[in-house]
Amino acid sequence: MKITSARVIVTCPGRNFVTLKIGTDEGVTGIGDATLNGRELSVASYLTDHVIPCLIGMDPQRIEDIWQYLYRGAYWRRGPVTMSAIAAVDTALWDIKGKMAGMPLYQLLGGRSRDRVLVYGHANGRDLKETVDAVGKYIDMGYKAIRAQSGIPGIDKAYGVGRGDMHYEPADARLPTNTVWDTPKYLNFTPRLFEKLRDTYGYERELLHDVHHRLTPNEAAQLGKALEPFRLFWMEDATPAENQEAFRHIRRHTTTPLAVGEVFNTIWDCKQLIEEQLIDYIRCTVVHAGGITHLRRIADLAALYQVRTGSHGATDNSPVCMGAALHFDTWVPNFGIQEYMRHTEETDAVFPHDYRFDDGFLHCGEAPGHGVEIDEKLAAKYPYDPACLPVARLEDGTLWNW
Ligand code: EZ4
Ligand code: CO
Repeated sequence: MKITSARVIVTCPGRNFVTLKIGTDEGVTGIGDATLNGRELSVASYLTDHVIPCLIGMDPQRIEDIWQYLYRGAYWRRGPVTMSAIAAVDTALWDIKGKMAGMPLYQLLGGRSRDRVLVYGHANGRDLKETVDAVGKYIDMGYKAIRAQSGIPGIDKAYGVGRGDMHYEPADARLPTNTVWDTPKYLNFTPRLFEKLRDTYGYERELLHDVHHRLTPNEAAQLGKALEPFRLFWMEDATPAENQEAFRHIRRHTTTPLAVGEVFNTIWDCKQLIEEQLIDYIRCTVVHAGGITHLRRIADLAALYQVRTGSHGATDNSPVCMGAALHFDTWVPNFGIQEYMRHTEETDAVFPHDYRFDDGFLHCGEAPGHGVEIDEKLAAKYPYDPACLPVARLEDGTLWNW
């Protein structure tokens, strides 16, 4: 069997997505997500200019060997661009293998470990009251786990606050939008938000919160301690994790569960965090962490230390990534939770899929492969529209972590 074609499709049905489509001499095709928010065309070029010429003529059944070829063979290892490109190839090849076998992807991985996949949705508002109301709406929709983010008094454009009824979408302008960050205001406000949420809705649902890399290790320890009475499912990205050791300090001072990893792209980014049991949930997902083949290695390492998965599932991960991730979640023994931000109707129409939401859980489908297709005619109607993620600065102008 041979790969006879591979093409990159860039489309913007409400937001930008990059998809790799691989064709074979047996007529079976597969697709993989290659979207890197705000840096889309770099992955498109990496694939078109550097990867696709190597793929033509290769045997698509040799998923592991092709992964190793693209990882070791580039000489330049790791990084979000490289690993998203490898992920796209890997996802498309698993899709092809599933279709050849006539089996859904979770069967190829080892079969079901669970009946359905617990997801968390995103509730946000411009202030405390709006956020409390938004959490109520998610409870009404059936969600068992809800991430709460709120505008903060005195902070202009806080992370996680949507505009109107739109789905939260941070990549909002051709050049990065400026936002302001103020740690004391955030630390004063956030425990009050969760106190109010627990007073209003009780302790039955899981609540989550994303700090989005804004705190120092000691500030993160303080916040984790202050949030303990409100029993969060997790506190996410409390401090930037390039320095994995930084989590020792946070861990020593709080029992609030910690989640990290949406910006990681290989097992090396999380090795120490996992081996020293500094986190509870690892957030890598298919598209940014080298595909199913590599994500499985990360999850297996994590399982040794009782670290569970909590894959990134923002809207910038396309339905192709979500479909593949749901098969992964259905199989992976040390599953924790899956993030789920609904895509717009336009996006769902471009990427027909058989996963579905029901009563707070997602179900992957039974179609062979990962169960997601791309409607190329429809995709062609939505040309690429460059959009960047914002930057954050302190009130004195210092550049901070967005
Ligand atoms: O900011 O996916 O947990 N979710 C997040 C996301 C990220 C975006 C960046 O592209 O932190 O909202
Ligand atoms: Co996050």
